[in-house]
Amino acid sequence: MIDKKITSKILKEIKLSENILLHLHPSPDPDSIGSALALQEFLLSLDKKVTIIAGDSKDKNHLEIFPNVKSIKAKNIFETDLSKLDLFIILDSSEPSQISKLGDSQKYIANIKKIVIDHHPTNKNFGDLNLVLPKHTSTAEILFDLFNLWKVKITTNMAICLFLGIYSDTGGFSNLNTTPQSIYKCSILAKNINNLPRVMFEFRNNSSAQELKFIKLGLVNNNILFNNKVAISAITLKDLKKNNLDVESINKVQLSETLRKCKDWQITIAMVETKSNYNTLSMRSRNEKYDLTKIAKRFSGGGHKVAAGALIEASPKEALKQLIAAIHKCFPELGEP
Ligand SMILES: [Mn+2]
Repeated sequence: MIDKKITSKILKEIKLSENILLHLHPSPDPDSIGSALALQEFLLSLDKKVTIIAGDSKDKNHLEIFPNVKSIKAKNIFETDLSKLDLFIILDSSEPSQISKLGDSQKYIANIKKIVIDHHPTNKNFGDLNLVLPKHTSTAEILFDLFNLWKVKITTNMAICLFLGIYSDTGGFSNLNTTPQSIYKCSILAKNINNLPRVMFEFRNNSSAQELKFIKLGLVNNNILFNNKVAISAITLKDLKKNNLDVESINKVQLSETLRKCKDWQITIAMVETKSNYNTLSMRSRNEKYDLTKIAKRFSGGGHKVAAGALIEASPKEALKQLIAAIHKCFPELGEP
């Protein structure tokens, strides 16, 4: 159950505010984008001034399907003047580094009023008000409940945004976090979407040629370890350059999830050197018993048991070594690397 004291405090703060900021987290996923756009639509209906900033990522690949996506400003938090804003509603972000990794975002947002709404169990509760519900599949699902509680009329645009957020964070209702309630909520949203099959078709089949080229590179660079139970695809900046791939056009999540299609590989990881000696990890596991938050915690990351992200600052070779050692330590039952 949602704590009604917090939700009414959140609504009160919103009503007291004039200028409200929303953001997308680095490498924004459909939950980040859909939640921000759906909340914006609600805030606009209350005559608030709303700014959504795109944050660190310039990548717009999977954005086109979202209604009003053009309203998102191509700015990061450090390019945003917070002095004219009353409230920052921080969605789908477990800690300040999910606002920006380009500087000390915690310090930069210290003086603005903050509401955190999130479903990551690793959330650091860094807002003035925090609504963190780890049993919800997605931030979009939390917003669905809030809108319901506040008797907000769900428009077609809001329905598409929330549907895609829930659908995507549940891996199309196939991730282990999927609940009957999340599917039920989507069925209610579906009633507000005219051409759902078309929306879903475009959403599921929208890879760029660059993304597929990156998947090919990932499969070529795949290391199969721990008795065929772990797959780590390690890609360096050099590999990317050699293949004319730029960091903004690749999709690490798509790679780790493509690897997870293999029924043998219990843990799959895409490790990509996105800046020199800066290796970002997208991790997936097929089973909750391989709890990836254990690995994420060792490498300043976060996320969920079966889907997590992290960062290793070292040469790619050294990073791979550290990663294998961490897997060995966290899951001794996998045996030797
Ligand atoms: Mn999410």
